[in-house]
Amino acid sequence: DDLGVVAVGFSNGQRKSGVDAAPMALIEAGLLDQLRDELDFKVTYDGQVHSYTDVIPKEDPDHRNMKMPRTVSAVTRKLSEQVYEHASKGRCVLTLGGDHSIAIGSIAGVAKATRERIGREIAVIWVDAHADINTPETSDSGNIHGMPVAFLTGLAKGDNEEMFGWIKDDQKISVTKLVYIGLRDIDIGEKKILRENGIKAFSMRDVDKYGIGKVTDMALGWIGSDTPIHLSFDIDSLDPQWAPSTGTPVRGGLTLREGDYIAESVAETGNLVAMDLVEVNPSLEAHGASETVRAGCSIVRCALGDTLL
Ligand code: DIR
Ligand code: MN
Ligand code: MN
Ligand code: MN
Repeated sequence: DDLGVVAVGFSNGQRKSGVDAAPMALIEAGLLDQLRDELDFKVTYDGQVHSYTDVIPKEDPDHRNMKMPRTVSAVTRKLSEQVYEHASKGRCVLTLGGDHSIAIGSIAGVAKATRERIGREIAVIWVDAHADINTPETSDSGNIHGMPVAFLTGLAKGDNEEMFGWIKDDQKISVTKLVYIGLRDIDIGEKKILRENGIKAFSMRDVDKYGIGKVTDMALGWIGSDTPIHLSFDIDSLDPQWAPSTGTPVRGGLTLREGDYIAESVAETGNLVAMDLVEVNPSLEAHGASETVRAGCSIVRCALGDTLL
């Protein structure tokens, strides 16, 4: 199987430095070697951690309450082109972040390539403690890593080419093909957006009530078999016990085994077309960094078909 890998050292979708070092940490932990040697992938990787400094503007004042809007827009636009290149050649695409704003680029690229290649809309499984569906207007923080789903679904509109207006309809996803797992820290404005748009979401309460097996079945059932899947995995979906080194940890999360289970189940469908692994920040909770990196590697291996037996 062919796998395209894009490493994105980007942290300006939020305000803590260090998340840009995650791709190198994951790769140094042996992730790509494992995918090649143990899972037999033909890996296409340019050997670089991209920070796309060439497209980053010198000045980037706040706009509509967004922090670094031109920077995030330009970087995700570049990333979308790179991911599109891989996906349009039929490769499964692994994007290593970086903060979760980078999913604007990875999903835009995969959505467009999948429409062109097989005439299908992708489904997105968003595994996260947070819904990341704030619009600039509902966001308290102004951090764009809390907004990617709003821009990708068209619930938030770009202003112009320089501020997310580059995202065209063929790069967007449908709210009906979006499903969340792991939610437990949702802003008030986000709850309203989820409710008003009938967006399918499984919170930690659902995991408590039904167990991870049933929740994963229901999530996959919602998007339907035979639908291409983009898995966007925020490491903060895991409990801080398993993944302490992340910018916005929230207690009461998934165990590592539950995270792996979701990833294994997506792999089992045979429909995975792309995945993101984001928000690993090795500089936070330094003693837990290697654990967090190992958890990230495990999730990726599981999603790409590693099995226990
Ligand atoms: C919060 C936190 N909802 C925000 N979001 C985070 O800033 O919009 N996403 N941490 O991962
Ligand atoms: Mn997130
Ligand atoms: Mn999160
Ligand atoms: Mn919050």
